[in-house]
Amino acid sequence: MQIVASELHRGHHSVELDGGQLIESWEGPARADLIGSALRAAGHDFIEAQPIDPALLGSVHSADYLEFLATAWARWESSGAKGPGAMGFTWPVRGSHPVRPRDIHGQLGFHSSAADCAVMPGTWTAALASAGIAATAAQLMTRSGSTTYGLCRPPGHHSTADQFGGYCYLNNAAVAAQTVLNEGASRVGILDVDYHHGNGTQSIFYDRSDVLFVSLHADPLTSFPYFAGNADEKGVGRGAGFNHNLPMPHGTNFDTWMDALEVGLASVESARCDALVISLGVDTYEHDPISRFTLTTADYQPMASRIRALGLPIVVVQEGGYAVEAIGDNVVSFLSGLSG
Ligand code: OKP
Ligand code: ZN
Repeated sequence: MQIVASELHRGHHSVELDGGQLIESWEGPARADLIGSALRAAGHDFIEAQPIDPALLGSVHSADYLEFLATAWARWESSGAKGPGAMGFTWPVRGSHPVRPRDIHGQLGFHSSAADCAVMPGTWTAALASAGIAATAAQLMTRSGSTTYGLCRPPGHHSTADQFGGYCYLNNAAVAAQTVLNEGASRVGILDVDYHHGNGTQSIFYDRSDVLFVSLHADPLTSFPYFAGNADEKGVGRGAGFNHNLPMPHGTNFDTWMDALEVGLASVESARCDALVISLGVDTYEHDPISRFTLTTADYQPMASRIRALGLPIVVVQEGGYAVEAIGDNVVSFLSGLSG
């Protein structure tokens, strides 16, 4: 299987607000390095990502947001702020209709949904490279007809058109889906198997029928991102019926998870998708330090085999997974199930 990767992720390691303290984020460079070495050991071929096309990025994210992300670190520094990362401290109030503020501190609140990550000096470069990985992997898949994997870091599925949060800055899965559409597909399915609901991906495509979003995740009543991911969120307008959430409780095991997968795959089949983007989070793993499902390393192989049986061309983009000691084995297990 073709693996698309980049070294440029390494300049990004955010701080995050955790238990009221700023800590070095769970989402760090070791994650991608360990996945990369496990994939090399398993004999996969690596391809360097192409730079992302700005027009493609602009079809997924707002121009204001992209300009903000590109300049936030420099503006933060020149504002005299002393913190290790650029973070907001106030967010739009429920029910308000905020005008975009002009200064960096107001814009940090306007353009973020969570205080679990910040804009660091290397964030923009890393996020651009990650989105470039997704686009390259998607293009390679459409042109070769075979499955590809994008070793994306930072992850993307919590990023909306104009907000970062949940360790995500640019929405890699959305970039991959849009790439497949641009290459000629009529409808693309996104299957998000990360432990956390892909609220950013959902919101980007919520009113569109050319992208079906199906997500299996921890119930937002008790898990991040809290404010999206409920079963009654089904899309609006032309997108009505093209958003399918399957929330599950803490402690969910593989059998229950696979039952939900059957329901989700039935949606993919009835929507007649031409291709599938998988948002692969391996934070459903039993020993994940920030998640509460109980899947094992061995479970990822039959999970992927079942998805492969749909017979669709697949591009995988990496999302979460924080048990670094097992992250490589978990991804290798999943990809072995996709290869048959
Ligand atoms: C990103 B992905 C508090 C924890 C906040 C939320 C989880 C982000 C997960 N410090 N982190 O979906 O794996
Ligand atoms: Zn996650």
